Amino acid sequence: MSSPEAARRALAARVAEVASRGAAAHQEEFGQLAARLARRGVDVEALLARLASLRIAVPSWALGTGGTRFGRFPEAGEPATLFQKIDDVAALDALTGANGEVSLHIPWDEPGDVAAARQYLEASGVACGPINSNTFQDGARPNDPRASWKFGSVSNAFEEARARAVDHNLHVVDLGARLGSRALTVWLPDGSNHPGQHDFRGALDRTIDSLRRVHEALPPGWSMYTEHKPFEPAFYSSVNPDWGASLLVARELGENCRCLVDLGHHLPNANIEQVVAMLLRERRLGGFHFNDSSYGDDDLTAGSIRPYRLFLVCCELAAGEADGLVDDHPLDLMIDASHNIKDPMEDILQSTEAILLAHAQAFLVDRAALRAAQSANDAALAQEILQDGFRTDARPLLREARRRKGAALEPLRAFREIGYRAEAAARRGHARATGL
Ligand SMILES: [Mn+2]
Repeated sequence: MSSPEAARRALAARVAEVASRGAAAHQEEFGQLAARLARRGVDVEALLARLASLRIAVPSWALGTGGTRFGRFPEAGEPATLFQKIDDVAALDALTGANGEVSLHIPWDEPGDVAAARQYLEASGVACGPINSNTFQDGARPNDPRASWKFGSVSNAFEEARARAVDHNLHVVDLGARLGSRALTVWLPDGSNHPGQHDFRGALDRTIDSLRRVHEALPPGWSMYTEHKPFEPAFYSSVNPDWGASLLVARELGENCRCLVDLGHHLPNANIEQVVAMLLRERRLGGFHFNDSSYGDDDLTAGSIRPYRLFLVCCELAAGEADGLVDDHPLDLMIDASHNIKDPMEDILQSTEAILLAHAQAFLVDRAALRAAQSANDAALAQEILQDGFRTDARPLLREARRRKGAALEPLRAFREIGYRAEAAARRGHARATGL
C-alpha cells in the first residue's frame, strides 16, 4: 500500500494531466471575463485570492450513500474505514483545491488509535474541521428507561440519560482536540412527538443546563455550535426549533457558543438570508451546513433547487464580512447532505462548486451601489444590482483559482476521467460506509 503522501502526489499528477487538455479554452474564457470585470472596476486578483481562501468542509457521513426510510443502494468502492474516508477527502481536495477539511462524526468515525488517525490526516493534507456528537442513536443502553436516549438526550427528564449525553459530548471534544479540531457541533435530536409530552420550558432548561457543562469544558480557542431544526427526529416539537431559540441558547451558554445554520432546517418559504443577517448582527453566526431542499430537511445537493437563495445567503455573508462582523470568528463552511441516488463524491463536488459559485457571484455585487440604491428607496435599481452579480457566469474565476492551485478545471469531469471510483471499487469492493 502506498503512503498517503505518495497517493496524493500520484492523484495530483493525473488531475494536472486532465487539466492541461482544457487549458487553452480556459485561458480564453477567463481572459474575456477578467477584462470585462476589470472594466467594471473589479480587482480580479483580490477576488481570486478571496475565492482561493474559501474552504468547504466535507462531512464524513456524506462519503457513503445515504438511506431513506425505504431503502439504501450503496455504490461499490465506498469507504468503509476512517482512513478510507480521509483518502476520499484528500481526493476531493486534489480536484477542487477547496475541500481540505473533514467534519467527523462520533461514534461513526471513532478512531481506535487516535495518534494514528491524526498522523494519517496530516500525511493526507486533510484538516480536522468541526467534530459532531451523536445522541440520536443509542446503541449502548437503548432499553434502559433511566439512561436511554429514546425520549431525549440533553433534555431528558432522567438525570442519568442527561449525564450520559454530556459525557458523550465531552468525549467528542477530547477526541477532537487530539485530532486538531477546534469546534464541536451538537447534533441535537431532542424534542417531542405528541402535544403534552414535553414541558417546553423544562426541556429547554435541562438542555441549557446540560450544554453548559459541555461549554464550560471547551479547550481554549474552541467553539461550540448549536444547530436549529424545526422537526426530525421528533415531529411535534424540537427543543431548538428556530434561529431565535438557537440564539437564546448560545447567549445563555456563553461567548464560545455560536449558531449553525443548516439551510435544510427551515420550514418552506423561510427567509434564510434574513436569519443569516440577524445572526451576523448579533455576532453569533458560527457557520453553515450547506444543502438544498424542497420540503424540509431534504439534504439535497447545495444549489440544486434554489441557487438564487444560496446566492442571497452568500450576499449576506459578503456584506457581513465587508462590515467586519466575522473578524473575530471565521465562519465554518460545511456541507451537510445525504445522497441516495448519486455517487456521493460527485454530489460533494457539485455542492462545493455551487457554494463557491454563489460566493463568487456575491462578491461581484457592487455593494456601494446597492447601499446607495437602498438609501434612496430605489427597489428596482437594488434588484438590478443584486441580480447583476447572480447573472454573471463566474465559473471561469473558479477554474482560474483552481488552476493556480494545481487542481482540476472541471472537478466532476476530472473525477470521472481519472477513474477514481472504479479504482476504489477494485480496491475496496462493496463495503458499506458508516453514517446516515
Ligand atoms: Mn446539519
